[in-house]
Amino acid sequence: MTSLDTTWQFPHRRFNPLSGEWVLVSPQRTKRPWQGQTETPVESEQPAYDANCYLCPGNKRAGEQVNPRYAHTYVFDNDFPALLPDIQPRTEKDHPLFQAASERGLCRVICFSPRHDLTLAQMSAAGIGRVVATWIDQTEDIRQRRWMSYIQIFENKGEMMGCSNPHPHGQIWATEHLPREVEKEARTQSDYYREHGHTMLSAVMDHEHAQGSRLVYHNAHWTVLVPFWAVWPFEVLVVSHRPIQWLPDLTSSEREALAVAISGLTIRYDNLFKTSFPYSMGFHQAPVNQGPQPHWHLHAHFYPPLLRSATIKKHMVGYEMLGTPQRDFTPEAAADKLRQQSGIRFSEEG
Ligand code: H2U
Ligand code: ZN
Repeated sequence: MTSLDTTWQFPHRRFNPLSGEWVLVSPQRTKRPWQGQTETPVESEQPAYDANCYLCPGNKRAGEQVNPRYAHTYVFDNDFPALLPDIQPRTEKDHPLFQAASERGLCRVICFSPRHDLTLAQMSAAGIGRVVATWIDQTEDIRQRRWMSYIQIFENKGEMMGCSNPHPHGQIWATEHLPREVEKEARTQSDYYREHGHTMLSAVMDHEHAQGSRLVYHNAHWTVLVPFWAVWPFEVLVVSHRPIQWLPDLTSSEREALAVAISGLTIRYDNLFKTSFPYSMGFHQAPVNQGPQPHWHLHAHFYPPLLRSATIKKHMVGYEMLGTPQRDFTPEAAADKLRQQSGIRFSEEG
């Protein structure tokens, strides 16, 4: 049931139970002629250290700040933060059509390692394990502020995604209110849990393991799959097997397995178009300082823009901005392509 891979070669809608929204799938459209953008690939070799990089160890950042000679990961408060922790609360509700409210928060930058040239796909599992440990430490630190509601950990990778610096790094934006996507997932997951007594993503994973056509990678503690409702061409969901809520709840073997899963996924991504694969990724852990939330199931989303080569990306424009997001080839076809990739990065292969 719900394989839909070969038989549904006609336009159809698929439901995303996490966001509560529909997606349009048009599998018959993959043969249309293409006269759009074809950028030339930029497979730029990076040096291990770049004297002009504001993230490299020992270098100067904006505002006279100097990075320490860090050896593993390094976290600092963003010098150009989108959110501030110490603003006065203020709301404007006099007119229901013109409401506003102040938003407290903080923004941090996480350097994944001192190496300017190593993306997650090129780091060892042990190195990625230190990044996982840093995400956990940061969650523990930030949630101590009682006014915090959400800690959004993410990575914006590649120039195509608007990332300003090739030195591998991620960010944290934490806020006093729930961000929009999290608000949706809190509602859908809690409605599902109330009705069924188990998490939505446990049921999704059971089904996907039985069905198989959308699985990309799995180990003892994590499953990587292309969701049935994926919008981005090679979008994946990374789901913890145990329905836990927060990164700090991971056992040491789950932390190790997460690092291995991230390595396995990012290597396959790079191999797909023989390029450093751009994406936006981030963890959706439960809101903080709001008590137990057994309905929430820890997961990460990866949203890569590439469609057919190292340079041809999907644009979310036109109908998708005004109507509904749409994709051409099916999520099953995407999972199949990713599954076929080697677990060794192309640059390492002889
Ligand atoms: P992205 O390239 O992923 O957008 O992030 C880089 C971040 O680093 C960006 O948010 C910050 C920018 O504000 N930054 C500093 O905090 N200090 C600097 O000296 C330069 C950039
Ligand atoms: Zn650097």
